[in-house]
Amino acid sequence: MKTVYSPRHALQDAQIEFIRGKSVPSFEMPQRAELVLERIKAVALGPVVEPGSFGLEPLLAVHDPDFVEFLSTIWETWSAESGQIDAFPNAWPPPRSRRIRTKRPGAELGRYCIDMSSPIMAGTWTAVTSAADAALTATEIAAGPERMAFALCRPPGHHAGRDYFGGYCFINNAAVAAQNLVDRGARRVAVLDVDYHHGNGTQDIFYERADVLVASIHADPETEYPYYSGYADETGDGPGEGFNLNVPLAWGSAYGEYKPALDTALARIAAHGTEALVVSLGVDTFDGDPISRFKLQNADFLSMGRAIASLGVPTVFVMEGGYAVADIGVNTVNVLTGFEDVIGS
Ligand code: OKP
Ligand code: ZN
Repeated sequence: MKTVYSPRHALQDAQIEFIRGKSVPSFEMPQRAELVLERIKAVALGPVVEPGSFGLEPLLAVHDPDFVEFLSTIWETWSAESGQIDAFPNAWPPPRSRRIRTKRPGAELGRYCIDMSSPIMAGTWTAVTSAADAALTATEIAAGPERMAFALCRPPGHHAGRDYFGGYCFINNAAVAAQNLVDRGARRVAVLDVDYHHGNGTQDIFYERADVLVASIHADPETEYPYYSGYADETGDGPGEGFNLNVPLAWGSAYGEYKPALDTALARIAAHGTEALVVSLGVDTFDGDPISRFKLQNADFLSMGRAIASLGVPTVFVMEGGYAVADIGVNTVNVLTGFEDVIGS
C-alpha cells in the first residue's frame, strides 16, 4: 500500500494543552507522524509519496467559506497584535448571542474554536493544507487500480466541522476525502471512524446527506471528549435520516466488546451499498494510550484491518489520533497490513 506523507506536518507543533485546569505538554505532536513513517519503512509497507497540490476547492466542498478564510488568515491578524505566541481564543459567543464577525483575533478564534487543545501558530495553515492534500492524493490513488492508500495526515481532522475547529483538528481530512470520492463518481460512500473519540466534525458535515454514510465507534461521550455529540440516538436528519451510526462503548472496553461494534458498523456500511470507503484511522483505542480508556492490544489492530478488508471496496485510510507514541507505528501499520493480508489473498 502506498503512503502519502508531507514533512510539512511538523509545522503544527503545539506546546501546550489544558487538562483539569493545568497546562501540560501537548499529546498531539510531530513525532507521532514521524514514528508511523518509521514503522512503514521498517516493514516496507510500500512506497512513500509526497502529496500533490489541490488548492482550496476541495476544502470549500465540505467547509464554510468564511471559516476557511478565517483559518488561512488568523495567524497574520493574531500575530500582528500578540507577536509570535500560539493563538488561543479568549471568549466564546454565548448561546442565543449573535455569532457575529468582530475586529479582534481573540474573539474571532472564539467564533470558530470549540476547545482549548488546538492552538494556531505560524505554520498551522501550511501543515493543515498539507494534510488535506495528503488525503486528496491518497483518494486519487485509491480511486485508481491500486484501490487503497494511506494518508499519513497530521494534524488530524475528524473533530473539525463545517464551520468550526478543535480537538487538535482544523480541516476535516476524512470528509475532504469522502467528498472527493463522491466528486469522482462514487454514488454511495462511507466513512468508518475507529478513533477512540467521536468524529463529531465528520458527523456534522454529512448529517443531512444520504450519499455519505458516517459510522463511528467511540468512547461514550457522557464520559469522554467531545461530550456533546456521539450518542446512539443521533441518526441523521432530513434526507440523511438513517445515514449516521454512532456506537458508543464504555470506558475499559477491550476487543471483546469492540469487535461486535465493528461488525455492526461494517454490516451497516455493506448494507449501504458502499462503493468507496474512508477510514478515520485513530489508534488511541490502544490499551497504553495516555488520554484514552479502551484496552485494545497490538494484535487487535491486525484483526481490525482484516475485518475492514472484508468489505472489498476501494479504501482510503486517513490518520487521526493515537498518542502512545512508542506503539503508534506498530498499531497503525498493523491495521494496514491486516487489510492487505486479506486483499492480497
Ligand atoms: C483528538 B482525536 C479533555 C481534553 C480533550 C482533546 C482530545 C482530542 C482528541 N480531557 N482534549 O480524536 O484523537
Ligand atoms: Zn481520538
